[in-house]
Amino acid sequence: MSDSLDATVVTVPAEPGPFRYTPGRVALVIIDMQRDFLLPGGFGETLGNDVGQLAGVVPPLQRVLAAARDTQMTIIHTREGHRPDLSDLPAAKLRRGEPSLRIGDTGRYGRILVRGEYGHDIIDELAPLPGEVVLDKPGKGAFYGTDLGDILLDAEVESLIVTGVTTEVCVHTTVREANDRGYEALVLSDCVGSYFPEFQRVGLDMIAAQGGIFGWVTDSSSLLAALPHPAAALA
Ligand code: TIU
Repeated sequence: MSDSLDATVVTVPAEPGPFRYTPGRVALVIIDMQRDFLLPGGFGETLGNDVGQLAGVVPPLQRVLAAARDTQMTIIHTREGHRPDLSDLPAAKLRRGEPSLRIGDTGRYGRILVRGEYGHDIIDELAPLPGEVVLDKPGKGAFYGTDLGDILLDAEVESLIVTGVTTEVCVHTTVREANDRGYEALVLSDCVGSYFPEFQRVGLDMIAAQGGIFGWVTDSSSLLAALPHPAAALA
């Protein structure tokens, strides 16, 4: 690569080493920041989880989202959920565990993980703007059963900055899917959350171990400081 092209590359300090991306070839992916996972009484809580563990993700993710908008990144919001007739819900997923309410049952925020319901939608703090992709996915990974691959190809995206919940479930699955498809993914440690502190820690360690076996890890401050217009990004 020539010096002039090198100058356009953004370098973010990360584990296991610097993460480099070309502006215009990067997407911010925000995984499943839905009321059903974040609010008391949603799907996450019906699975027996402490949703308070996820609340800390929201403020840094708001800052990253604002910076991504400011720097014209492709922005992709995902939502896990199913058609109202549940025709895309595998029986094995419906049966899993012993939740107090199952997918499709009516909970505090409407039918759990059903598209079009209040609980299925993204929290107000991170509401998508017109022009941003909102990708409905039936599984844990954002590539499975969606056209994410085509969207990234059309937008000429090569690198992903991945955020959202939960770290060891939908974030991990998506980053592993992305890695197998040839994308380089940077996960922001304070912008991903788990119901389980030990899974948060080890989930992040697993990504960057073995020389970055399926991605890179940094935090939101390191990304914001490295962005082309940090003053605007931090405003
Ligand atoms: N339960 C849990 O940790 N996660 C999910 O069910 N979905 C996502 O991670 N989005």
